[in-house]
Amino acid sequence: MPALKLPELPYAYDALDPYMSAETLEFHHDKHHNAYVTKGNELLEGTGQENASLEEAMVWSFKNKPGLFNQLGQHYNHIHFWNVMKENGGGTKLPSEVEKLINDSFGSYDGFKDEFTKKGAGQFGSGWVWMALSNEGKLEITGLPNGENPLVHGSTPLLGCDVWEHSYYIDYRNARPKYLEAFVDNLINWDYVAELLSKAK
Ligand code: MN3
Repeated sequence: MPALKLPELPYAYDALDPYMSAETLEFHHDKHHNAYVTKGNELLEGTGQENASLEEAMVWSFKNKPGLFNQLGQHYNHIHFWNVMKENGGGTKLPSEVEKLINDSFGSYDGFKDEFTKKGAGQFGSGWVWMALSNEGKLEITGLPNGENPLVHGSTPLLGCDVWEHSYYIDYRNARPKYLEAFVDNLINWDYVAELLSKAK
């Protein structure tokens, strides 16, 4: 695989304000994500993963090289995270195919929101909360530690929220539930979720 590269944010640093400030995005993207890229490139050397895709190398490293997985997993997760947010995002008007699957899987939008925010708030320590498409075609919400994501557990990630403190501490201090509520209500790019869902089918 070509060297890992830090992607540009798909919006201005202040685009998500006040729900996620420019200061948070500057630290989170320019410092934290960049560090995963730098360290990941160091650790990739000599692993024989030169021709693998990011996804393939990540899944390989999960089983074989945990130190490398931490970096590749976080690189993959953060690329997802930047894209799954947008200005004036969130809310209850979902693309119809996503809405239907959410209703089938959680009973209602409120059922989705309740489970997603509770599992995100309840994830002990650093990690992510994910909504993923299982092999049975159902949506599942899981809290996962550190850099883990549904792909390494065999399902397709559709919506992930970073619950490491660096993602919310500047804007929300220790109030992780408030951050998760703002993420769901104001930041989710549901069109991107719909795009991932259509690719998965
Ligand atoms: Mn992060």
